[in-house]
Amino acid sequence: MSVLVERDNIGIFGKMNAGKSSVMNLLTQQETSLVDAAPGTTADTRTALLELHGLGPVKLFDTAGLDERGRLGAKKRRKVYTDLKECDLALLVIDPTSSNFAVEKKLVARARELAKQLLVVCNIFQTPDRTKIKTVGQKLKLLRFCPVVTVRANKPACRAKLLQFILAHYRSKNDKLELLPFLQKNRYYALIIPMDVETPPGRYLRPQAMVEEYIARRWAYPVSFRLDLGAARAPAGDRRAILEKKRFADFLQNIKPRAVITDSQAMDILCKWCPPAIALTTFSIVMINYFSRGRLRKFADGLRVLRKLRPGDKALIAEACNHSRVGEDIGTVQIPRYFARRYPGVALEHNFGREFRDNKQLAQYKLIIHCGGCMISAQKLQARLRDLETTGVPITNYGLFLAYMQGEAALRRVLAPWRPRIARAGLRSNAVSVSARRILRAR
Ligand SMILES: Nc1nc2c(ncn2[C@@H]2O[C@H](COP(=O)(O)OP(=O)(O)OP(=O)(O)O)[C@@H](O)[C@H]2O)c(=O)[nH]1
Ligand code: SF4
Ligand SMILES: [Mg+2]
Repeated sequence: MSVLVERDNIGIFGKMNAGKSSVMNLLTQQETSLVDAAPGTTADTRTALLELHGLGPVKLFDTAGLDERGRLGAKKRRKVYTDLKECDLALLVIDPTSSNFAVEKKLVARARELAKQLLVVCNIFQTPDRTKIKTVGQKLKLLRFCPVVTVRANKPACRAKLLQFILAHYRSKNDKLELLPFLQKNRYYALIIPMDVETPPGRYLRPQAMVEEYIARRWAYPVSFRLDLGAARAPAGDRRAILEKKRFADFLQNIKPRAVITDSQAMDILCKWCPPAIALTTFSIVMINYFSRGRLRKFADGLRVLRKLRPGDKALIAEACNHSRVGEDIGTVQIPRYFARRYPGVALEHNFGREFRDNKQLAQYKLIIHCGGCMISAQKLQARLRDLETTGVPITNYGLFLAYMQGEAALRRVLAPWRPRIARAGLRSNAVSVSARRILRAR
């Protein structure tokens, strides 16, 4: 499967036994979720990837019931509301014979706050009772302007009706975003990949695989260079460093790349070895721009906080996956080393994996330093950004931070290829003050 598939997230929400899992199975046309008369059957969110005709690739979320009581019920609810943040479309499954819609009301209000699209699925268990369906709008006023469909979730014949309803009302806002907006056909692009003890055997890391596939799909030429970082960082005059530098210079001479995209941990070398006439950026920056839907500027702005950090402040290093952390790991070794030198006394904490700190916890940090985020969906990353906006905590990114540690010129350089895009977004340039066009035209 292509690593570049973008999906719309559709969440199925409602009370216990409303028929959420039945709706899930109706859409997937198989027993994806367990269906049972026992309330609370779905405990943790169940997801399914599928292609919906007319809509394209989607990810479905079958969630737990909103009305379960007790401690477990509260835990499930927290998870449901976290899922809602990631959804592009919320399907609210309602049993129209229900007399109390208090929990649905809360979900609708939250969905509105988050600007989520909402559609109502009235699940008919018995002979349709039209009077009851009509009264739903009166009992749950927030739903007055929300499109409603009636189905029998356990009847496969209802699938077409439900699908048509979704297609008729849902407008995907997931605009296609170019991974490398500066890419040109029939040009070479150099990918700098220093393989170390953290490199998994037999495959590229996701950012490398995504960039390579993207370049090839657009009729340009990706060429990888395995940089020996140990040799490159050997003391000046050391034979190993001289040979590695020459090997790199020969490589550039041979392929004459339009741009170099490097592992961000090699920025200390690349900012010196890569001639200024060649555009330079990092995988981490490519990823964060893509998964944040083009909000690179926000991450560049976050760097301004670094100057204001004081001993006793806290910063959070966030990685969206749980890869094995050995050797010169960026999050646990390299960034903390820079902090110890440049920002002594600032306490660093880590958030690894798909779950993120809640807003109360986030509020204690002066800055978040986030990896490229390639192992979570764009929707999940945007949910993180929304939480940070709510709490007023700035965020930057590994690639930008590691470039900045090499000086402002290195930072300007890695941002330069993105500048036209940032300018188009109507944002005033500050950190980003070198014209990418100038660099690219100079080639
Ligand atoms: N007659 C009838 N029964 C249905 C229909 N939809 C669901 N059911 C039944 O209602 C019960 C609950 O359905 P689920 O799909 O498991 O409901 P749920 O909302 O996922 O429930 P939880 O996971 O417990 O929150 C099951 O016994 C289903 O067979 C329907 O349209 N008609
Ligand atoms: S999620 Fe982050 S740390 Fe994990 S591979 Fe992607 S960019 Fe690297
Ligand atoms: Mg269920």
